[in-house]
Amino acid sequence: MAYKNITLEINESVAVITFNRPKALNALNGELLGEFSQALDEIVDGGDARVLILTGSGDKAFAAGADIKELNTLDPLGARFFAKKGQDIIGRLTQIPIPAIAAVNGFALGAGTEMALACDFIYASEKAMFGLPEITLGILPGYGGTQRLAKLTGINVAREMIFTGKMISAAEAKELNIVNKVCSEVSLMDEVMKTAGKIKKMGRVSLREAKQAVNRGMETDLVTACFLENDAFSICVASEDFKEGTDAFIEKRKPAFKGKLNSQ
Ligand code: CO8
Repeated sequence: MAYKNITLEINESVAVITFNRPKALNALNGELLGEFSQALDEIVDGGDARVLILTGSGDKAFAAGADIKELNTLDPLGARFFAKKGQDIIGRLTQIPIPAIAAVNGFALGAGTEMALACDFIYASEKAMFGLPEITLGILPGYGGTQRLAKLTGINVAREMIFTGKMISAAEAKELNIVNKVCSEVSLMDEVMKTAGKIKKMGRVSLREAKQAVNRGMETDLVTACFLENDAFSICVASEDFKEGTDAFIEKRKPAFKGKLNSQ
């Protein structure tokens, strides 16, 4: 499918979605989010991709937030609808059956940070900047940022970032557990691809179930989360890849996972 505000490439089981409005620092307007949701459908329905990577076009931004010109025209009820729709679309990253990695190549502000936070983890270039500056516009983070940031940084750090709207560097974001790895600008995509390359070789069922166990488990209490983990474990054992993984260990060879979703 042809997109106007994003690009989607799928090569050797790795899907890359690039936010592509460089003149507006890849600000996430409604049309872009609609295309992003369609691209997620294309990836999930196509079934070829084992890992998804998100990044931004140009050399300046991952995404500098929701489109402020579009926000400026909202009325309160429209805002409620618009925010919920964006929350749902961005929240899909936590539900798709493959890991999502944010490759943050520049400014990730407001909705840009929120998009990255909804990924399974974040790699950033040295020049990336993170922040939730919505408070400076008289609003608050509306795409899950009030919740997802605190889960990574602890609640007081999140309060300070949300109440001041301050920007932090990639190095600070790493210290605060927002970012897993800081890379040079030129090596960012190579590093992300290296990690994606390792992940894509794993069993497809176990990846899907591990992602769901972590993500759904984080949303509930420990006892319920452990029940979810328990179900996920038994689903993995029903997969061909479980037999292959354990046979390979016993036979002292590398597993050749087929990645069939035979437990669905
Ligand atoms: N929306 C629209 N356009 C933008 C945005 C944005 N978020 N950010 C940058 N642009 C545009 C600028 O208007 C400018 O366009 P033009 O050349 O036509 O004037 C172009 O991108 C380049 O930007 P700058 O000239 O400002 O570039 P600088 O290098 O001087 O500054 C900054 C870079 C610091 C990133 C600066 O652009 C900035 O502060 N941008 C806004 C950051 C921000 O406040 N983001 C939060 C937005 S609100 C949000 O994300 C809410 C999420 C929840 C929504 C809930 C839905 C209802």
